[in-house]
Amino acid sequence: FLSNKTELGLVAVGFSGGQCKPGVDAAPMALIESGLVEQLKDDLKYDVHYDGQVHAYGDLMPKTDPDYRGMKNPKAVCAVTKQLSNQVYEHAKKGRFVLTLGGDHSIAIGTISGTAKAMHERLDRDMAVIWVDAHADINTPETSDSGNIHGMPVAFLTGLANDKPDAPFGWLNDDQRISPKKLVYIGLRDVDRGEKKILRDNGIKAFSMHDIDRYGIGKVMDMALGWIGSDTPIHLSFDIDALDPMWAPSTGTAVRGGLTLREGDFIAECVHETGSLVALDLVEVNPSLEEQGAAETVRAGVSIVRSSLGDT
Ligand code: B3U
Ligand code: MN
Ligand code: MN
Repeated sequence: FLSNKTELGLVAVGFSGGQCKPGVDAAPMALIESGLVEQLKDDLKYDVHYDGQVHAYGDLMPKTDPDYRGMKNPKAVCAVTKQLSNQVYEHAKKGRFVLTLGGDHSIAIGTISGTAKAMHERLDRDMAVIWVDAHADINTPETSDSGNIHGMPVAFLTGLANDKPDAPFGWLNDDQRISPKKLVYIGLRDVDRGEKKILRDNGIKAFSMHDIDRYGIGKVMDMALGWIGSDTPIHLSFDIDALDPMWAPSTGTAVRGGLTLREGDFIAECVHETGSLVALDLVEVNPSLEEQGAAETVRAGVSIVRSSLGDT
C-alpha cells in the first residue's frame, strides 16, 4: 500500500490539550533528541521527510475554549486535529509511511482521519486500525467521566459519537472515518463501564491483558491480524501506557499489569511483517512526569518505533 517502501513522512505534534497534565507536548523533542531521526535514516535506511519542527499550533489556539458537551478544550483539540489530518494526508497520499510523534492520544483523530482519507482515495479501501493501549479511548462526550478528549478519539473516528456539522469534529467526513469492524484493541486493562457497553454493542474486537495472559502474545497477534485479514492497510496507534509502568513509567495515566517492552516490540514487529502497515502514532510519552523514568520511557518509545519500521 506504500508506493515507496523507504519514504517516510514524520510529523511531530507537541500538543497536550486532550488531557490535563502538562509535559506530554515535550515528547516529540525528547524522542528526536534521543537520535530517532538519525536511526531511521542511518540504521533503517528510510528517506525521512520532516519539516524540522515540533508543531504546537499556537496560531490555532482559541482565546476562550469553554466546555462543550462536557468536553475540555473542544475548540483547541478540534482545530489541531483538523490541521494535523491534512498534514498526515499530504504524506500518505504520496505513498509515504506516516510516523506521528505525539502528544496525547486525542491527536489520533487527526492522524487516522488523514490516512483513512488517503487510503480511500488511493486504493478505494477501508483501512484497519490496531489500537494498543491500556484504555479503549472510545468514550463519547456523554459517557466520559473526565471530559478529556484523549479518552474519546475512537468514538469520533468510528462515527459512534457523530457530531453536528457546526460542532467540534463536525469536519470529519465519511471518507475520514473507520469501521468499528476494522478496529482491533490490544493491551486493554482500564476500560470504563460505558466503554465496555460500546465495545459489546458494536462487536468490536478487543484483546485485553487477560487474553494475553491466557493465549500468549503470539496467538493474540495471529488472531488480531486474522480478524483484519490480508490486503488491508493498517494504521497502528500505540499509546505508551499499554506498556507496564516498569518499562514506561512516565505517562499521564499509568496502569499496572501491562505489556512487557518485549511484548510491545513483538506487536510492532508482527504488524510490520504483514507489509500492510501504512502509519504509526506514538503517543502519551510524558517526559516531565517521572524524573527517574523519563529516559526509560523515551527509550521504550524509540524501541516501539524501530520495531514497527522493520528493526529486528
Ligand atoms: N477512560 C478514562 C481514562 C483514560 C483514557 N485514556 C487515558 N485515560 N489515558 C477517560 O478519561 O476517558
Ligand atoms: Mn490512549
Ligand atoms: Mn492509554
